[in-house]
Amino acid sequence: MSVAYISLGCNIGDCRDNLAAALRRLEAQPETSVTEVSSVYITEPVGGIDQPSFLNMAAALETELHPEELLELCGAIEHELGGRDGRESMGPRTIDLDILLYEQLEIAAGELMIPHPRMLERAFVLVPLNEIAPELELPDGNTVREALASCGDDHGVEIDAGDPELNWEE
Ligand code: PH2
Ligand code: MG
Ligand code: MG
Repeated sequence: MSVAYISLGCNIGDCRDNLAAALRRLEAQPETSVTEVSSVYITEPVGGIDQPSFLNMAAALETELHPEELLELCGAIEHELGGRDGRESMGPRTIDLDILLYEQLEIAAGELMIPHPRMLERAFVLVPLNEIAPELELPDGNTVREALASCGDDHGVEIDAGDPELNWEE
């Protein structure tokens, strides 16, 4: 059994529903369980495209799937839930599931990039991840807490104060 961390994001449609549906689909796999989820965060879009703000969160998984199988599963769930609007890689989407970390593995094989290549620059990834795993060590030796501190600021990332907890389990 391996531990993996993912980032979830949405900025089209009913995002709380989409995030919950994605978590339920992960949990429904016999080889995978969702062991921890962060609060829901409202985040300003990053990447220079004019688009609605996102809901982002992070989750911990225990899985028997190998990294490439987990990537495939995440892609299948994105597809089922509507995926991306248009073709811009940074553009709006109904659900985005990104593998951040898989144990201490470092993989760069086409689509499969672990740790996620942009996670250290992204407060919308690190703030939710820090909520559930501040002492987790990254392959570079830093903890998530240290990575968040050196990322600079957490500008544009706010906990959804009205309703921070996502009720995703049926
Ligand atoms: N995802 C992107 C591009 N920009 N900005 C925020 N705030 N949250 C995201 O999840 C996000 C983004 C491409 O995956
Ligand atoms: Mg992404
Ligand atoms: Mg993605």
